[in-house]
Amino acid sequence: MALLPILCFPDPRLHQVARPVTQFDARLRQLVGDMLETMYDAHGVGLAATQVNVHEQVIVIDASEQRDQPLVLINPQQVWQSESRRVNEEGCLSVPGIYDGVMRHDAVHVQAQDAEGRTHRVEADGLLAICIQHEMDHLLGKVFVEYLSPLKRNRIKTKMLKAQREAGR
Ligand code: K1U
Ligand code: ZN
Repeated sequence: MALLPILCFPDPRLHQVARPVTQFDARLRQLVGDMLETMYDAHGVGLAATQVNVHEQVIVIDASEQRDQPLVLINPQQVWQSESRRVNEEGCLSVPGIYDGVMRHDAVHVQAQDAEGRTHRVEADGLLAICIQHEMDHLLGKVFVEYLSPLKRNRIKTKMLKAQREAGR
């Protein structure tokens, strides 16, 4: 397994749309393992392949308290969402140190494949539902700061670019 570098906003590669996975092979299992290791190392609840510059529909999540329930969603499709929505505080490993409110459905159902290609249905609420919606946005090339006002988004962009310059990136 290996730790993968995480792209940081405003990297334009975060806006690429991910393509469906067609080969359920050793390369995919390696990617999933590396993404899980990267997510746990960064203390994230989830990670989308887009964030590690792989533009395929792969998401890993662990929303459990014990951090022992990894979930792998490949080619996810949202098949149901609750009518009720609310604003939740979100963060993102690609926008370190920034947290703000985003409106999300309270519950969602998704159909997705696992690393072996088997299809599963996941019925999610709470943190898991928020995280699934956040990660599925990544696969569409959308970062949570795009839900914020242009003023806030530009301030965040300036702050991130300054931090990246100072870190010599
Ligand atoms: O996609 C990512 O960058 C991971 C992201 C997923 C996420 C979880 C929960 C709410 C929004 C987004 C994170 O893991 S953010 C870091 C985090 O641990 C966290 C932030 C806010 C609320 C709960 C957890
Ligand atoms: Zn994110």
